Amino acid sequence: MSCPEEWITYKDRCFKFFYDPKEWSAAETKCVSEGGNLASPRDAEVDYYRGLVKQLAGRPIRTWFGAFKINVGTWKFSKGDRFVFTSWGKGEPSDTVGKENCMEMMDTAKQIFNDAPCSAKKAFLCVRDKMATN
Ligand code: 2F8
Repeated sequence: MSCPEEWITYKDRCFKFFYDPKEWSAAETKCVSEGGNLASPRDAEVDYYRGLVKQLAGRPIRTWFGAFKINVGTWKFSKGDRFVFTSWGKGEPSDTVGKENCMEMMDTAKQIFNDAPCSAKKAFLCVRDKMATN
């Protein structure tokens, strides 16, 4: 199993970061066109994503991830894996002004995971599974 060219291999999956800011749904569409989805962060790996974003962008940068809220308190991953995530920033998800339905990593020093308005344009991180090689 291996990752396509231009994707970063990390454990069992592949990641690709995009700097050009897009709305959450356009970012997901772009990831799908690349054979993946917006990244579904695992709690055990959040520091890896922080380091990856910081390294690739040169600094912390607001970045979309693949979780979205379907109902009050109910989040899903666009990739379809079960939503298991407890690494939100302190007090998040806050649903500030009642319309924060998408998951981002913030550009603050702690790069916290936060809920944000899906219509904002941000850089984004795609994930995909490895491909079978023969
Ligand atoms: O203090 C956390 C809070 O900060 C902002 O709201 C004031 C964020 N909003 C935007 O970035 C649009 C909230 O998402 C965040 O919870």
